[in-house]
Amino acid sequence: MRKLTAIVLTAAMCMGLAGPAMADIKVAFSQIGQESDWRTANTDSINGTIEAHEGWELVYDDAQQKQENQIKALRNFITQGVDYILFTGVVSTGWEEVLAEVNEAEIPLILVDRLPDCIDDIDYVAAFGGDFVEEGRRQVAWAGEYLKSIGRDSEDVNVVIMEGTTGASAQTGRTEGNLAAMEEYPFLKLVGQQTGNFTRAEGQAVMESWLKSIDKIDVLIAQNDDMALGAIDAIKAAGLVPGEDIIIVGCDSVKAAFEAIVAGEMNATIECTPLYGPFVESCIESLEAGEEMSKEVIHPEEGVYDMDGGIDLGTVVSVKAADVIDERVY
Ligand code: GYE
Repeated sequence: MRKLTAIVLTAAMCMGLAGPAMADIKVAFSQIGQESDWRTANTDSINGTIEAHEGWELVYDDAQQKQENQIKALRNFITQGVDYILFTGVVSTGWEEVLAEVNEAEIPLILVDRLPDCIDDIDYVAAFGGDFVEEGRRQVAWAGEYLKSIGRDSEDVNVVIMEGTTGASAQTGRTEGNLAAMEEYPFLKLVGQQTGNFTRAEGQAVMESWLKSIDKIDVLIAQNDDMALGAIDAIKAAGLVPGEDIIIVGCDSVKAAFEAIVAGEMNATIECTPLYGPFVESCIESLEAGEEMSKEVIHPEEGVYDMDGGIDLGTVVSVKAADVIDERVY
């Protein structure tokens, strides 16, 4: 009898130790902030996937666009002893030290979205992100090819480039792609280049000031859709017709941009997917199963959407936004 009690007690203790608390995997996510529709969709996708996964616990931090907040959050994750860290950096520099600390703590690091410059000097288990240089190239190539298709390549076309948060890889990459593509279309003349910080409010303010200081603007390249949508408000307020007087090319392909395109107020948007939840989920599942992931950065396949479709950008042909708007969930 005494023996049986001992066995039952030992079993209960083991169950207690190996019960749900121990089985839980803590997945921590250091998010940049909430600057855009893209970011909201990204947070919802990642957090929603982790929260819905049995046995996984989400530890989330919103850094409100501040690098120092992200550094604090990462150190906090280390102290808490989380099992995985998902990281996207508000800017691309200045992460060596804290990511080395993550490595020392031997917490598997998964890079998502904006990748740090020190990527080759740190240890990470997987990396997912948009091809920002290609997205920037597509933006300008869309404008160039579209203008050619309507015979406007024989005139000087004035272009303004509204950039994202300075120093973010999404800004440096898209700017590199924007400027490289400008060389391919000599009729495009750069007349303005400024950051709108990836927000609707700053997009509106920057456009307002450009409309006052620049005589003629023919094309707006906005490095995200939120800034394009803010600029549309400024263009309307100035008595001009967005999408006609000024051709507008955004980036991200959020639903609000599709709606603006269908309404004729915006011309095109280059896709950059925020839906990383499923990528992260299958990555962690594979790692838990003992598999190794490739170090190669995985770029999801992305499209280009516009008013009529059929603009050939070499690597992709645009699709008419009206045909796919109903499928867009964010
Ligand atoms: O394009 C923009 C967001 O890093 C790809 O950040 C992301 C960018 C996205 O604020 O809307």
